[in-house]
Amino acid sequence: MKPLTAHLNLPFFDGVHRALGTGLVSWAATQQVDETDDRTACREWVQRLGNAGWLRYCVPAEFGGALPKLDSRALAILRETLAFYSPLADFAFAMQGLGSGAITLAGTPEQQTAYLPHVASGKKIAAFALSEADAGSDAGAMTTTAVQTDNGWAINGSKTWISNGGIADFYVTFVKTDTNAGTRGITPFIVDATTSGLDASAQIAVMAPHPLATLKFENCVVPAGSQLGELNGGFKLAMQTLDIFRASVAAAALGMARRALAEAVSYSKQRSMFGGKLADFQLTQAKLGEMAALVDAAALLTYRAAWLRDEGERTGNIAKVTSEAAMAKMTATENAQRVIDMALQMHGGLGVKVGTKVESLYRDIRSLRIYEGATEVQQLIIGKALLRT
Ligand code: COS
Repeated sequence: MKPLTAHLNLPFFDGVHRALGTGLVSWAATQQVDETDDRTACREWVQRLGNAGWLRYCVPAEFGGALPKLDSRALAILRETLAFYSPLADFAFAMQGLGSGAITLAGTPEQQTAYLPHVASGKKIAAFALSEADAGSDAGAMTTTAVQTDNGWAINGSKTWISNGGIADFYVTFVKTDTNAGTRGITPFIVDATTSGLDASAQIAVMAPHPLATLKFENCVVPAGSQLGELNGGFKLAMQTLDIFRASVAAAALGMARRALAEAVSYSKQRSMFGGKLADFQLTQAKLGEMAALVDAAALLTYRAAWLRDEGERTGNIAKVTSEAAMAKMTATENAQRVIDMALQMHGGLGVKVGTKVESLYRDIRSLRIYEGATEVQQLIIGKALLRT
């Protein structure tokens, strides 16, 4: 199989990224985890990723991270490579970053010291709790509330589709602190999993390995010190966190698409058909050509979004990359679904046989077109931004 490092020579990347990509491929290619039980496997991946030092890319150097600041290109390389080998390993990695992203962006030094080093080592599992049953794409419509009490804040309500629900050590939970202010009335709190009044036991089974749960908050009192960022400033913080991680979802989709393409190339060369090999037919060559172009188009949009964000950080001129991240997420996830479907079709009956790599990829990719902003939300973000110019 072609090594996953050729694209690292593109000018988006520098020496740090090339070294990271090469080292990671060597490591990831040797890891075998039994993923029959996704919760056990996810814990195992967090532990391995932590022990090997890869989770250090989820937090800044000051708190045990590998690089001075969150680096979008490093996150992209990590997710793309991990997803190529194991989408669940990618998920375990990504959630440490997404779950702690708001602490990195807006936490007090005390909050950062209490959580980020443990996220980087894999000792604490992180989760990001934004969605509710009636507030998915319309995140501002959430109804879970926090009311100030003598002891801190009392949270009541429910969150759902929460990745790492039930296995996380803490949940960065976005709630309404002013119910009359729409998106300007939301504040996140760091809720430790052991907090009384939080029930994370309602697991949700989905089509591909991915620990998910619904969280119930019943008079769940958190201390005042668990408030993250400014009171009522949480919606923007959630969007800023998603600006970073949406481009990394694109990278994960890219890794899965690259894997499907690699499987298709390899299978077409060895599958005998009509006195030749599957690869001898122009129909096969045309499909492979289309798949490769879809992969490269996704790659360029993904690396552009990551590079733009890193450049903004480097120059101190944090340009908004919301549209570019949205384009990358939308294109890479949609293209990956098409590439994986074509690869599956090329495998014939084997493509739908449980245990074949393209069969699991077909299930793995589907949720990426929905979570962290569905394709339709990304279209909306890009369209709205165009109309503002
Ligand atoms: N960075 C900083 N601020 C942002 C922002 C961003 N990327 N995106 C929006 N904002 C700000 C806006 O500037 C606006 O600020 P003001 O109140 O000062 O005007 C505020 O946030 C509200 O923005 P907007 O009016 O665009 O909000 P909408 O309610 O229309 O929602 C979408 C916009 C649909 C884009 C948003 O709700 C969204 O991203 N939904 C998907 C949520 C999601 O990804 N869920 C999955 C959770 S993780 S699995």
